[in-house]
Amino acid sequence: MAVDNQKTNHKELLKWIFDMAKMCNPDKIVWIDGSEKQKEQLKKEAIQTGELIELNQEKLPGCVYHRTALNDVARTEHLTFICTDKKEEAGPNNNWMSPEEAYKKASDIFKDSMQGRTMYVIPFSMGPVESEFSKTGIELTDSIYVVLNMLIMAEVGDKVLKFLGNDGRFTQCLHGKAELDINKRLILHFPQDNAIWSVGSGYGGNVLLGKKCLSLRIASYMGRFEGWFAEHMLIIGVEDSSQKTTYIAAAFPSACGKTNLAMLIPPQSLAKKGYKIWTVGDDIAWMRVKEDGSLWAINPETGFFGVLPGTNSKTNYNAMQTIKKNTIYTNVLLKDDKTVWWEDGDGPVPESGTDWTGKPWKPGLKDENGKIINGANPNSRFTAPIKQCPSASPLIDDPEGVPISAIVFGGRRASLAPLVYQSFDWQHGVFTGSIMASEITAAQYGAQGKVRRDPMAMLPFCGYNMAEYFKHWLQTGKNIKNQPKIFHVNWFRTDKQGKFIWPGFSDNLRVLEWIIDRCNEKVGAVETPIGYIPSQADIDLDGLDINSSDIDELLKVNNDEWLGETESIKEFYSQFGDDLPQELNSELEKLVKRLKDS
Ligand code: GTP
Ligand code: SPV
Ligand code: MN
Repeated sequence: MAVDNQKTNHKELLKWIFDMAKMCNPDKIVWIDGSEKQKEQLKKEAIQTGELIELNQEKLPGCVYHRTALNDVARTEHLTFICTDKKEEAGPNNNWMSPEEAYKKASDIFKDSMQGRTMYVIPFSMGPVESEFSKTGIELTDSIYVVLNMLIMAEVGDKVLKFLGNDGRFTQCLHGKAELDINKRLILHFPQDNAIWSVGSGYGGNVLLGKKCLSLRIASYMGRFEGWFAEHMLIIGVEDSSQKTTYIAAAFPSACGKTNLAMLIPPQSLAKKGYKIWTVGDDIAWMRVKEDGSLWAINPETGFFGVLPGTNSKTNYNAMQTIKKNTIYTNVLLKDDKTVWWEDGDGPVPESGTDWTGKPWKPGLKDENGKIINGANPNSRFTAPIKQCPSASPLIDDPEGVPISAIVFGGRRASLAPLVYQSFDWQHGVFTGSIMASEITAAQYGAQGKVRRDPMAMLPFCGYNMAEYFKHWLQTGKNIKNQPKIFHVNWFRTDKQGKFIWPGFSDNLRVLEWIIDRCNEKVGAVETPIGYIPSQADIDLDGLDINSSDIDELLKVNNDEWLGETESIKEFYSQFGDDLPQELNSELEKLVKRLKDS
């Protein structure tokens, strides 16, 4: 198979493409140039083959619909591996395979898997092209769906190749659908080779290799050696009435509210005070310390790959505006008029349609066990350009990024974790991030609802031993003169009936206001064994229909429950053995003492 060498003189790149094509054996190779014309052609082709369905172009201009295979609807963490020379480098937090075994196993699946198909070459940049902070990747894929998603999620095409020149560094990203068989699916990362191989899947996080694979797993590995952070964090700017914008980076596990928080609309009482929200990113933050001694962040993505169920004009108006055009809808309900719907979306429940599996659907339809059949998969998603978001920050393209004043960690916990608390200092903040826990959601394959520890929301995404990752956090903190303050939030505490106590969504700004005021030393706090919490009077509850005993409940720190938690933290820490930084053990001991003493 000849590789078109008119495109680039990058010998290493051409040789790699040649080698991969030799293995996968596609009928042809097509370079993605980033043009509208090529994008439209590919879309047409995918509509003809049925890979995509064209949606109602009057109501949803530029939008298409895609269904994945039935067993390919979320990231498969058990099939995701870090392939380093030594197992210890991957740590107890990762599945590990030796590079030799991994390349061999995947080669067997890739072999001739692109026969009768086209291999697309996608040059992409995470972060603005030519920014010192960006990383270049080349993804090879046999999926037009992947190409069209990448065109939204990253800077793609000739401009990236030009920037790469004859010898620029790039991450090798190979993706193939193969048979879309879960038993022949592998998501492999080779941080020491700067390479990713993904085979047997067609679902988002498994196949849009610039996203979780490069921008978190590979990038976290790079950041450790290069002195920066690659994090599973949204970035939001909160502008106040004096036109000062405070930037916050927040890490919540998958499907725990990043996209929603990143583009929230202030509730009336806070809008009146002059607050405005600017969205910088909803999933990934790359952060580094600059000469001014502050921590600066960019969002390396140019699009959102967001959860649809639960998204409506009330919960997330900005998202609903963003996805009106040029959007790829995956695994939602297809209505008879070729528009789309999902559970807890806008408008009345449609009387009929075709569900995400392709079967006729009606409300109330039940399966053989009497369970209601959803129209949309719980992890159905939209892919849309950030620039279409009404709250998109004017700084989304700024290669320097934005300065971060607060870091917020958070999980989905029905009990224990209060609505918000602030850590005592950076080291205690790293401890707070390291003990995060959250209920498993539909964003990953596995037991839903079970609480698991997910430090910094990075458990599935840290490309190396997490004990070393904690050290990197502790160490890098020492280089930050203007350290961001570190907080923890929980929007998901429930009452005895299992209902969320906190209204969430827009009203989360009430909590962010306290956080920002703490950063600016404008408000006090109450000291508890786990950190500082607000007094009820310091959270603006104007216009909220919630009684003060509920707020008490939300802010409660139960020492006995927390002592139980420290046992589980000890157990979690023990898997890291002597690698765990002693600072964290000492924070744990201090927490136990404070809980017993107060
Ligand atoms: P990933 O894209 O998987 O990383 O998820 P995410 O963290 O961006 O989560 P997202 O904002 O998409 O929210 C996931 C689900 O949580 C959606 O169904 C939301 O409606 C719901 N959700 C988000 N914020 C809140 C909140 O403040 N309160 C409650 N109760 N639900 C929320
Ligand atoms: C997540 O699961 O955290 C996501 C979606 O943001 S995916 O791209 O599939 O990882
Ligand atoms: Mn995510």
